[in-house]
Amino acid sequence: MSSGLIERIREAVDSALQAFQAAPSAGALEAARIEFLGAKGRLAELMKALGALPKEERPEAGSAANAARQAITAAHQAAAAALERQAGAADLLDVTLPGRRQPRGHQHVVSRTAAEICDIFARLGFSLVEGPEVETDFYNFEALNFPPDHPARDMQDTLFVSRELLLRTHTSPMQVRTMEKTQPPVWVVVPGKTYRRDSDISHSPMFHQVEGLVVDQGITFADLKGVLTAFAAAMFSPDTQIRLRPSFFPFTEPSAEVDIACVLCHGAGCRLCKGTGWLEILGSGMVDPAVYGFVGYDPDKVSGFAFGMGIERVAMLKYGLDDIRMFYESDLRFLTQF
Ligand code: 2U9
Repeated sequence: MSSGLIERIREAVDSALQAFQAAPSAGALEAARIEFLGAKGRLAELMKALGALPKEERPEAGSAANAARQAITAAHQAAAAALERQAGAADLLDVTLPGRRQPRGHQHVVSRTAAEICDIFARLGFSLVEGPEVETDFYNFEALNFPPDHPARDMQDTLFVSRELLLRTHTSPMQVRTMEKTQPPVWVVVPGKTYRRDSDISHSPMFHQVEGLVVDQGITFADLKGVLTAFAAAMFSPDTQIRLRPSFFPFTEPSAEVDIACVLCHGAGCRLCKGTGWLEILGSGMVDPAVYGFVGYDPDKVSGFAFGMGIERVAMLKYGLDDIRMFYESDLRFLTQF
């Protein structure tokens, strides 16, 4: 009777050792541990059978069962340690693996459009200047001939940093700074971020402008028209028509809004141009002589023209987009199209 039980104990030890060694994972090893060492496992069953043996047979079978528990427990520990070592090795870097390809980024469509615009003016002889986004009332408003009670000077329209400082509402302060430092001839374009308290489908509180300024002896409205016609042809298509409509800005007199023939219907009238055949792309004008007074230029000796455009607006017209907010939502499905 006891020899039969001892034989079963030996078989249990053999099966447990095999099962532990073959366990491919921590989960499988745990299942094997429960099968052999668990409260209702094979070893527990054998211990119960031990109790049914005649008294004189128990010591031999008992010590066989104890030795079996020790052997099975040790085998389980060895198998668990081996699995852990394997998992550690898998964490090590395999230097023979090929590298993972990182997705490559590219220039943002607004930066690209700004670069295209500035390139065109560079080819026409303009230099590029850049300057601070935090400005004073003098450079942003006063020197540009804004009257003291102009609505743009209000907190409703302009983002103030402090009582004295504000976020520039256009890049024009930099043209003032340029004129303060240099004598005519001045041919500059100024790209950069600008800020206004405005937000909807066509306005963003932060947007980008490129502005231009030419001051020299004998500059006329014909020069303005020639430069902007050349710009429209280079930016859109070589035969792009432009038209000028009278407008008003504190810093230019006379002033004109510039339209291009609709990029979709070429003047016939469509949904994009709201049936007019024209799309507004920029503002312009002859520099108001009052501005020269702030920078020490003599308005009897020099004259000039200036223009300004929103880069997002130009990009929206060029690529047929209808919501300015798409530029700033960081949605790669949108951004990777350009
Ligand atoms: C100086 C003198 C004159 C810059 C100009 C405009 C007309 C203009 C708008 C276009 C769309 C701003 O982004 S927008 O909202 N700009 O219409 N800007 S003339 O005139 C200057 C600048 C500096 C010293």
